[in-house]
Formats: sequence, C-alpha cells, structure tokens
Amino acid sequence: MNSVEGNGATIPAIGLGTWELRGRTCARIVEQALRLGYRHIDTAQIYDNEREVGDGLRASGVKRDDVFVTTKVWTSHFAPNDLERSAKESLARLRLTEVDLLLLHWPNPQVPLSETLGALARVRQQGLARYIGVSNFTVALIEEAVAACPEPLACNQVEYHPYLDQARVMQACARHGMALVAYSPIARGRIKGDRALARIGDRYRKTAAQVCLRWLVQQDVSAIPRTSKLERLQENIGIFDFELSDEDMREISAMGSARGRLTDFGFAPKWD
Ligand code: 1BO
Repeated sequence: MNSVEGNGATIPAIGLGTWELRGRTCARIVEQALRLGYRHIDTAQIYDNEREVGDGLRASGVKRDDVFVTTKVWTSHFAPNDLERSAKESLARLRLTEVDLLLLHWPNPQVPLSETLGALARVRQQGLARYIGVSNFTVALIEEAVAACPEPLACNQVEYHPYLDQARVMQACARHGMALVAYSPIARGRIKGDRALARIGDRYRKTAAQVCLRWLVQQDVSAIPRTSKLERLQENIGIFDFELSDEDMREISAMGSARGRLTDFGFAPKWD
C-alpha cells in the first residue's frame, strides 16, 4: 500500500474513516477492511466507536503493529490535565497501549493553543501516541501550532475533495513537512454521480469515486473514505493500479472552490 510522509510518520495513503459508524456495523466494517488489506483506521473520541474499532482490529487477526490507528481528542478536553486523561481513556476503549496518531479534533480558542499543544506533546513523550497532529486547522492556526508545539506535528486532517479548494492549507502543510489527510474525500457520496469524473474513469475502467481517490493520493494526500458496505471498501482501495495523467489532474483540480465545503459548524474557525 502506498503511503504519505509527515514529519517522520508514514501514513498509509488510504484508510477507513469511521465517522458516524456505530456498534456492530463499525466493528464488522473495520474487521472487513483490515482483511481486505487496509492498514489505516481513523476514529475519534467524539465518534463514540473507539471500543468497536478496537473490537474490529482484534477480530481481523491483523497484527497490531501492521495497522496505523488514529484517534482524536475532542475540544472539551483541551485543558492540559483533561487532554492526558482523555488520551488514556481513548486507549482504554481501543484496548491499545498507544495510538499511531493522536489529533486535536478542531481548534478551540477557549484554551490557549500553546497549553493544549504542550499537553499533546507530553502524551507523545509518555509513549501514548507515536505521532501527534491537528485537524481542521487553517493556515494561520497551522503557523501558530508549529511555532508553539515542542514536538513535530505529523499532519493536518481536513475536509478535502475535488469540490473544495484546499491549495493554501496544502502549501502550509508542505512548508512544515506535515502530511495532509483528507476526510469526506468523496464529498459525502456526491462524487459518485459526477459525470466529469465518470468520463475520466471510463478511460481507466475505474469509477468516479476511484478517480477522485486517485487524484488525492497522486497529490501525496492520505484519504480516509467512510463506508459501511463491503463492495465500497473494495472499490475505495482499488486505486493503486492506474495513474491519472497531468491533464486529468489539472481538470479535476479546477473543479474546486471555497464554496465546496460540506462540513461546517458554529464552532469552526474562519476558513481560508
Ligand atoms: C464532528 C466530526 C467531524 C469530522 O471528524
């Protein structure tokens, strides 16, 4: 499986996103994904499925060290002592001794970023997370975080797909050696009906979703599509046997704008 690099972390280029997957469905799809060859699973404290992700991991029979597991600390636990406790609780639910990557899930201006990052760095220094990073950070927040964090930040996980231009955030990540991990990489399913992507896919005998995921990994982005369907799991990982031309890459990149964002909340930062 291809991978992307972020300040020492080697992150598999395709992972399984688990946002909104719950209970037995979540455990089953994690197990199936790992059996199919996925080696990257993404969860979060707020998803309320860390226990099931751990269940799926164990049921798969895949060795723990072969799987890259990410979880995220929710914003209400950004005070330093809370953050450490929250990380330990996530590990207890996952039944792991460390995660591969621990992220701040969203920025939280109520707590000084330097304090939160200091606590995140200590979690890494204690061996509870192999790497640390952020999610939903803007360019300004990336600059602030890199300057304030005593440990390198491996990635910024953000919404990214052909309809959303993330060029500025990508440049900021590249400037600091951070990987970009894309959530909602097929635009919450909207890509499946995209005629332009389907037309490109016809040339390679690939679906619109596969073209979209390939476009992401060819930019050295790691994508974490979510699905609860076995056939989609197979489709989403079947992108390593073809290569989009430069012209295809340019055509897909031209679809993006700032208006393409699908995930926004009242607590979100002022986006770039
Ligand atoms: C509230 C969760 C957003 C994606 O991780």
